Amino acid sequence: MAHETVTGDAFENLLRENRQFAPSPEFAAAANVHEGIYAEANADPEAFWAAQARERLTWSKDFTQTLDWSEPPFAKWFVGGEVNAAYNALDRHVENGLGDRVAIHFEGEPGDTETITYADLTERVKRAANAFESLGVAKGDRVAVYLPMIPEAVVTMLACARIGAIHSVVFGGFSSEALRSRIDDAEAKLVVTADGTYRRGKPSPLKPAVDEALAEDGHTVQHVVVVRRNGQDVAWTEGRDLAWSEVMAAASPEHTAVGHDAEHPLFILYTSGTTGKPKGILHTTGGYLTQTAFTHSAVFDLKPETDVYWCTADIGWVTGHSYVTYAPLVNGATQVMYEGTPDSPHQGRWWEIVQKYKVSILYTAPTAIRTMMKWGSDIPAKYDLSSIRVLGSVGEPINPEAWMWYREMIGGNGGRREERAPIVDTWWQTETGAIMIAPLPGVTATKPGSAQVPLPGIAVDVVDEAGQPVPDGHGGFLVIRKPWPAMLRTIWGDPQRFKDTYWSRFDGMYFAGDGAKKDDDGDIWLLGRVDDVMNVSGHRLSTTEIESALVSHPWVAEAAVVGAADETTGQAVVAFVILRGEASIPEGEDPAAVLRAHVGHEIGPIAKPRHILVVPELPKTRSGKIMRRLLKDVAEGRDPGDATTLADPTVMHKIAQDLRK
Ligand code: 6R9
Repeated sequence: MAHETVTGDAFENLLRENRQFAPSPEFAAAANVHEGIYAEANADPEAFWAAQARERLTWSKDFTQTLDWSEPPFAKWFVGGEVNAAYNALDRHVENGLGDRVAIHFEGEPGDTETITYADLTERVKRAANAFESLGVAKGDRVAVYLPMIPEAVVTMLACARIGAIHSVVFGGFSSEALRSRIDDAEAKLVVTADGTYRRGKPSPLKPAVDEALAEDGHTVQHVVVVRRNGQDVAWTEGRDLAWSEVMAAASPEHTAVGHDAEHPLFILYTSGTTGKPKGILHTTGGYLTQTAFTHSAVFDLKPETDVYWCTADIGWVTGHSYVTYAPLVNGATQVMYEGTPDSPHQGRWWEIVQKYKVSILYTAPTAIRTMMKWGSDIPAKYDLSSIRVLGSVGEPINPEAWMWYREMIGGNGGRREERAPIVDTWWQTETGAIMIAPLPGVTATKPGSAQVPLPGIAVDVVDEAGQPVPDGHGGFLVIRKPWPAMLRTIWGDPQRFKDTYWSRFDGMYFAGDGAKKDDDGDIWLLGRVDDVMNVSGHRLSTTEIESALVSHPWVAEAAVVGAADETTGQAVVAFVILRGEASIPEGEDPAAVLRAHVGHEIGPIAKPRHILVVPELPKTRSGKIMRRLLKDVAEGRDPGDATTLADPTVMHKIAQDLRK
């Protein structure tokens, strides 16, 4: 794995950022957690997590051992315990008299709405659990979920969890190819999808991608359950395809949840790694639920009786799993779920939703904040955002300008309100399952641009190449020193890759793949990936995966992909390709446009390179490695500088010349 330098000019500027915002005394006094929690948790992390597990979850059988770390890096948390995720998210709230509390305020893109109480949601999940069982889905079976942001997505995930089936949600923006490879890797028995959704006022299809994915034989799928959402006509395979409405109507609304082992797999979620093939990150039940529920309460200061929480993430990403489906419901929260794009039918849609539902906790991504900044402050200023009291950020480092705008315009109700809502910048990963580094809103004096402090009971450090902790004021690699409850347990079907990817770089430590720096106060600043993973709008994309997609096209001889800094999306995909000499490109055809579409088809629209540059050669070292650093310089408009380690030092010159043409 190539490690690039982890500091640059932009980061040096960032580290000169020295503003700090202490919590107000009123907020601090009423906060869910206080300063003392760090000392308590860090004195005995296992005891702390055991207490959290028992306090936040209802176990059908208590655990006998908190952590079994006898075979590192394979952890077992809450050994011997039994717990049902769906029971914890649903039934117990109804049993506790909270059946009438709103679980989900659903807002469809076209403006249709649905108010779903805990009692409603429980009944829907029970029906879905029965329905899936009647289709032959049993404990341990895998179910692929390819759905838009509609309540049925949450229902499907929880119904799987209820019966012990393992869901594998595939983001609706991924292509049929990507869907098929994920179905095959997990050997999914059932696919749950929808006819489609809406995107900027227009119907946007999903089902055709499922049909395409399953067109070729050799897959394991027996049934496809199809939710009617946008009413578009879809092809129907008799015997295989079933209408959601019919299957649910036929299913009984009675279903008793049984406890599953704490280490029973809950879900697989595929994420990009440094090599081409996506990794199926496996999460299990007890530890995952404990840490997601704890962090959701402590980091967002959730008051389930009064707060209205809104996480804008799609369920296709881990944020949608942990902080839409699981933690908020386990904590009995009322949340908003929005189907569509932020600019449909107008650029104030999000703020209109905040005003309408009196959203008090908003959790979103820097790329969205920067986009809204670009659209103009006058847009949020038109709405009453006075209900907001906590703001969250996730997915990539948030630059101080965007942080300040978020604070003033959103957290300060367009600057009209004296008190600003605290911002919690939360660092975590698909692999960590739950938030790992974040300020606590009633405790930490926040710093724009820094995620700052490891959570209570979490052992994060920044180390140098040799694995030694760096002193304050220095940068290095972010590691996690001790197992944590929501950690991934393995890579589906590939335990060796799990070891190699995360546990081999530094002895006995989990290597996250991120660069980081400790400031003079010991606070942590994330500096982006140090491996071949790009971060585009908070979505992880692998350079290798896009390169493989490009070279799978008959015109392409070789390809190199880099992530270039981008003001709005954090990074943008830039591809350099060498065309085959014998490629017969039809007259009038633009190879760049054809190849962009090809990547979209192979992986999905999010992976389409912003720019494709056709070049005569690629810069390579004498050992044949493509020097992406140099390409990145070109892509970001810098002089590539030192190219002396290249096998052919004139290559960069040729590329530069070519680009000027
Ligand atoms: C939750 C999620 C993980 C990668 C991670 C890092 C980046 C996420 C961040 C952040 C700086 C933050 N990242 N949150 N970087 N500050 N607050 O995003 O999971 O999709 O797996 O991405 O995202 O580089 O390694 P995932």
